[in-house]
Amino acid sequence: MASKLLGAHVKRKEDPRLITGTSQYVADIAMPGLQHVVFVRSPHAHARIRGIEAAAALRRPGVVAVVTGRDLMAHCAPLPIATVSAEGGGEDKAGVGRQHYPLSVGRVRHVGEAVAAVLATSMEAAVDGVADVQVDWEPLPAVVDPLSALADGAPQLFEDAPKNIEHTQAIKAGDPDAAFAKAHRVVKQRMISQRLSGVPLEGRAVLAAPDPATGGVVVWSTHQAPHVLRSGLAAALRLPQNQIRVIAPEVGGGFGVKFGTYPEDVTLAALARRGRVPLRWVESRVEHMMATTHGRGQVTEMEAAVDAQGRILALRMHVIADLGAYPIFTFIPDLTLMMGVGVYGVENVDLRNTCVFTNTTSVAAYRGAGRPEAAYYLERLVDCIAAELGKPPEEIRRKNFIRPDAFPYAAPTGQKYDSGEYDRALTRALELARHDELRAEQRRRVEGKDRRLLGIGMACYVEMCGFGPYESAMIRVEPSGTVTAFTGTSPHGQGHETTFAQIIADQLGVDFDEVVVRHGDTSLTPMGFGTGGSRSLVVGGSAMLRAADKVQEKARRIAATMLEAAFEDVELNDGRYQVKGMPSRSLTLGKIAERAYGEGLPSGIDPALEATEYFRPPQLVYPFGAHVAVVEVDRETGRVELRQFVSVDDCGTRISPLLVEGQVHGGIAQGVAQAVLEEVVYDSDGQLVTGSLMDYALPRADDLPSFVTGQTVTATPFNPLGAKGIGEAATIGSTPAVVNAVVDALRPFKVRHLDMPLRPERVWRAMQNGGTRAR
Ligand code: MCN
Repeated sequence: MASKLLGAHVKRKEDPRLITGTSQYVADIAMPGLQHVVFVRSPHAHARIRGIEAAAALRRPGVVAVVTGRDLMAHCAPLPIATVSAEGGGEDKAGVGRQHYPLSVGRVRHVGEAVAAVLATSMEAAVDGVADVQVDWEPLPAVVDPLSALADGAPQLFEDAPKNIEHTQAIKAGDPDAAFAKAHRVVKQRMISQRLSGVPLEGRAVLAAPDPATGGVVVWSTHQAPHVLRSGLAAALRLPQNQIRVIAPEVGGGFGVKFGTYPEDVTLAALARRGRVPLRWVESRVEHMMATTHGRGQVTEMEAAVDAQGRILALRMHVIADLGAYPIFTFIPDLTLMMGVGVYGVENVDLRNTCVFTNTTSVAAYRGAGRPEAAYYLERLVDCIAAELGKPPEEIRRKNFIRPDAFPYAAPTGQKYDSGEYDRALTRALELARHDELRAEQRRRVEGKDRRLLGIGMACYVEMCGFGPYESAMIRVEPSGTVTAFTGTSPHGQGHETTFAQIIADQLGVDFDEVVVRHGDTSLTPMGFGTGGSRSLVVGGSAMLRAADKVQEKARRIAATMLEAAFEDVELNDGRYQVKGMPSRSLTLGKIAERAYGEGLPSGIDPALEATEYFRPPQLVYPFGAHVAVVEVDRETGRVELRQFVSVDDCGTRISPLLVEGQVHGGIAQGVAQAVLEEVVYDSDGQLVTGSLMDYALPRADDLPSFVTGQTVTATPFNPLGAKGIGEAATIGSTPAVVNAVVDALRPFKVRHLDMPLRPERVWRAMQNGGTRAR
């Protein structure tokens, strides 16, 4: 019997197969005649390819072919830069000079760029074959950091991008110059949101096989958006879309980096089709660090004009964003500007960005994509304002919050915030953290010259999510009354099978266990834009709800004929379709399905019980929250220990509270890791210093305390579920909360700001310098 499942704590449908290892990832797929592909990659950040010599590799037993960029050119088009816009559609504004072939021809622009592919009968033979390929390189001067890339005389990545500028963007509103002129004080800070790597458990992987049915190709790819990849492959291979089938089987995480059309996807699809042979490439972790897109990578000047009470009269922001060499997305630094006022009612703004090519791995989406950067800058700046004015940080926040009665709120950044109650979230978070007691303990420790300093940091955030342009759902009641649903989203850890089954079970009166949700196959699912930007429930879940409503309506119509009642008198009640007020005259969905697919339907009703719906969101939605971090900093070593973490997140109506909780936990872990651990580092020649997990510091369980997670619920009016996204939210609030906490702990040393990651050495040096030279 179906129960009320929306909002219920149900266990994830996905977990039994995941925890018993019975799932199938791309690397698990067996196929007769499969050949293995390994790539020859550039050891230089910038170089010309004078020639590629493959004879030695071809002599190796098992090596079948060595394919260079020139060989591949005839079989595919060059890849455009920025193939996907924020709305999911094609952007493709790149000039010809900025396109590159999947196996680069003539020139490379970052370490790890693929220039040839070795095909072999085993992975081992392919790896050995790669070592045998001789590339005649002519190294060129490289430019690695975006500020140097902007300087006169810097090496140029693309002839049609002077000063290496890919694009600039500006948002100006009100009269910021006048506000700065009359300000009581101008508070400035330069900040860095350092480059990060996504590091999902499963790296990227592609298997491509010729499709005899269509003459095209089937591509299994660990990807967040199979339909988007299909469009990209169709363009690159110059094939009709219906000759390409993309399947994303089990996907072991993505965090934003499994998006777009990667060179490896195109290379394998083109070569499998050309050679009529199935090919697989499985990324190594070292390849992941240098050839899978990175995230963040911004340097920002922030400036606030404030009055004597701490009200922010105007904001200036200039973001210099590192895009790397071949960005898949270029709009992410624009999202930073769009969230430039955060939760504050600032009317005068002058926000700009300069997006710059460098000889590094491309920078694209990483959990939060542009919004964590904005929240970090703003929430750090608010703490700087509080410190300069000698006021508590919560007081400055409360003075500046957008008031609850101001919603819907038209922000000067052009965003239309749907609903919010920011002070409620902050108040709840401070209560949960026992803020007053913590402040008393902090004072005691300073007075007692305790070795471990206590720091309390808070951050408030709002983010934009639920990107369109639309999402799809198809629901089919099978003749037996069980339900199969198809979604255009493509989860990679989020648990959509569970949430969507909850929606369907309630709307159709079917048992949760009798619902199967399918995804990740372009030949089965309706067109969709995949999973990213915390859009899946808001957009895909709304499509699912609509499709379920449509099926329910038809089921009621059929039930009415079977129960000899008027359609208006039939309702779904506790899992049964019944005549209102007469529980004895009722039917199960199974009985109705039997009729829908069998004999006896009246002439006015078509057979079958299924519906396909697309939901186009009228606008974005804006989840928000407040986080509090409590840290202990060792005066002797500079080591930061996160003692307590409280989050209060508001994602409107929660459909699967357990899954939301999981998303919050994962988000906090990633946000904390940016604050204290993770950083992709290049040396000045563009060599990747953090090229493996020996050098790139991921968080471990013992780096994190148990989190305290609270919530407020402010529904959005802009989708039928009242839901907002949660997939990225906690990543956004946690980073500034932790940095604010560490800087708060270091107040006795007059430290004003520290750049992330807050490694012990950096913190220790700041204490030695008395804060004067703190970075
Ligand atoms: N949910 C809910 N009620 C809400 C909001 C969401 O029950 N009000 C549920 C959803 O049904 C879904 C989950 O919470 O199961 C997250 O939903 P949503 O906020 O819609 O986000 P998406 O599903 O679109 O996921 C994308 C988001 C992003 S952008 C990144 S990056 C990310 C993330 O989710 N990467 C992840 N979470 C991840 N989780 C895992 N395990 N692995 C990743 O790579």
